[in-house]
Amino acid sequence: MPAHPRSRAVPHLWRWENLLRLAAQAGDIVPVGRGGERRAIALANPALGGRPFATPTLWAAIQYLMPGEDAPEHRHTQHAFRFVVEGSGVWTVVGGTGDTADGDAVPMRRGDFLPQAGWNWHAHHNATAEPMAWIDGLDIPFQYVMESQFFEFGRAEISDAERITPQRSRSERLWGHPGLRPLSVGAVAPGSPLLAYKWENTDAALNDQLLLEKEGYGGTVEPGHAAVRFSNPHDGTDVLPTMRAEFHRVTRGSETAPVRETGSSVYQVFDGSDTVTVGDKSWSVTRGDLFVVPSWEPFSARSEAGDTDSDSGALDLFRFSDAPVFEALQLDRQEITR
Ligand code: GTQ
Ligand code: FE2
Repeated sequence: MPAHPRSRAVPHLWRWENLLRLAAQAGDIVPVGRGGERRAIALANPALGGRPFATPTLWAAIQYLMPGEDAPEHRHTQHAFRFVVEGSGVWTVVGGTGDTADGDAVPMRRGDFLPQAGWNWHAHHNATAEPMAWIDGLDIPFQYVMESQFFEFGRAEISDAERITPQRSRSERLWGHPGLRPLSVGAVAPGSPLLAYKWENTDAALNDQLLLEKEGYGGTVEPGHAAVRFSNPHDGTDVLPTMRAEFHRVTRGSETAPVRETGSSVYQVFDGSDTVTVGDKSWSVTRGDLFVVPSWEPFSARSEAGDTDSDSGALDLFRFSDAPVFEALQLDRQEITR
């Protein structure tokens, strides 16, 4: 019995520039359609035996759709989300977990986080004249080891009514008002009923934390470090049963305390160019870059003082992890290593 977790996975960085180039190449040579459901390139942790797994529990991929393309409807027990670092288009979730899909078209724009709990029908459509890329996070490796996966094909074609770009999805109109639960809704299926967490709200929450800190009222997790967890508006729990998602903003001249935790995370740099440290690795990272933090490897981020190319003037990091699994099994532990 090891004294502490020694992950099989290793800290690793994938440059967005390379992922995007490969995805664009795939756009030219790999078709999307029934049976070849998605054009997605999975991040394979180099220490996991060639499997397309970013960590022992988490799948992370860059997905790419050409103008006018449809990724066909299907559903699976694996929980999933999308996060958009650049571009816009449409994502059609497809209503619910019933026998037939009841499509709710959800627009995707830079900074939006879009959870989609297992067994919901879903298809994607690019309604714009530009290709679009985004990242997918799923619990595919976790469900693989648990032997819990089911999958079904949906309709071969989505309807024309669903092939549109609405300003807001039905889910946002029903669930997207802070602190207000619709009385019309009874039991809620597992996972968040809110299908899009818009960037403007995330950005405002982080800015407000930093303003509160400046005024001497706290609000941040540590000096210069604002952070939020995406949560289920129905019950306040994690957005998905097996995955947690967070957003972190580290201001100029600040450094986060090195923390190690059981469970693994994947980060994507949303904005800013700065230094992150995972275990014995340190990387200078920039917009779109993705990296993994294996179980019990210390993580910290440092934002240099001075000029920045970042919109928020800070280092902005999107993070997802398998924390809900560890918490449910009471295996969660955390330690600050400084
Ligand atoms: O978009 O439905 O990266 O089913 C892997 C599996 C994306 C998706 C992935 C999927 C999807
Ligand atoms: Fe899927």
